[in-house]
Amino acid sequence: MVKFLHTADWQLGMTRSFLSEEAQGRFTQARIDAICTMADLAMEGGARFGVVAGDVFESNLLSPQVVARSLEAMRVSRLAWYLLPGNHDPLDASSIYRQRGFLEHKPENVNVISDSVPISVDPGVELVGAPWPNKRPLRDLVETSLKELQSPGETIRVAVGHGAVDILAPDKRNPANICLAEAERALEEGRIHYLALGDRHSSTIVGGAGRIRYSGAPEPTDYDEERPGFALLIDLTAEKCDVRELPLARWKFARETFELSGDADLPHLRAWFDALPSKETAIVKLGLKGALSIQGQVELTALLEEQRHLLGALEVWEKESHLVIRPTAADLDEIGLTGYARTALEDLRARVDGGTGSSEVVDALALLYRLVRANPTGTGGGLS
Ligand SMILES: [Mn+2]
Repeated sequence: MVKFLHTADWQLGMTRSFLSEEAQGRFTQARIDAICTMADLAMEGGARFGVVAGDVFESNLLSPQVVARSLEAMRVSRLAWYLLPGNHDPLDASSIYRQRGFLEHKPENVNVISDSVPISVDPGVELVGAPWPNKRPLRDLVETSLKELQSPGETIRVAVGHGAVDILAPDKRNPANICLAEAERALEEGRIHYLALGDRHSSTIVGGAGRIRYSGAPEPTDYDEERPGFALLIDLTAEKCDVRELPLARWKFARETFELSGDADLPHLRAWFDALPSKETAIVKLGLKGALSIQGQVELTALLEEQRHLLGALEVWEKESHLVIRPTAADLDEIGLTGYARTALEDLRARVDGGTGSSEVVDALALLYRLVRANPTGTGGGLS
């Protein structure tokens, strides 16, 4: 029997274009903090070691600070770590694992899986890894690492790989796809007892009666991930494989579309924002459709500005956004025009309502509205 931690895709040092400098710093730190959090939970649960199934680092070109802090977190965690080079951090000539910044800071409890020779990690337990030698391998590295192996007898053997399993791969012709049938065969023949995979950021059972899994990334990285934010505590024997998902994620991605049929719907949008927990670690992408008055648009702009200050990031979902501004009589009253100017504005508004008004007309009206609101020098705002 052995208990161990299965994690992957830390991608330490990852940057996201939509984060401000301040948010990026916290995002980076959260990924580093997850190392100690998961190690504590795993050791409380009896784990003897941790495998990181590839993409430990975002790339082979990282700031010395990210490398040093990551290794320091691993050192402080006290868990024995086995790091597998993946497609982001392959073991090529410029590999991060060969750089001085890594080698000089690497603590005793950190090990790099640099070939497929079985590694004895604990009495009666060994690892077999399939490290990426470069960014574009031309074969199934997992199959290659397992095919020469004999059954390990009484020893429990854990295989560690990275990449897309063929049945889930977007590109079926990629020669590096991991053949699931071959991995299943290795399990059935008792050559391995578990295959720890990385690359997919969602916690996913692939096959092998729960013995072939992706742990997913400890923190989410994008909107379309189904189940990110976990590491797996594996309790393994030849007869059974119990898995516990350890929840880790502090950041969250949320994507939402709102249909605003008028200004009266704005409170729904505010209520949605108000219900978001831990806004400072929420990354939101918003699609807005429908129609608002000029006043509604001003309120919306203020609401979004306020939320932008609170959130980790706020993005516009361009392809889901189509918001029309329809000036109302109340908007024109607010602008407070009289006489000839009022007649001209009424005419412009009618053209907008009739669908023949250009966006320039609406922009001009909205600008006028904001100017008057910003300089309320009495009714009419001095414009007539
Ligand atoms: Mn990957």
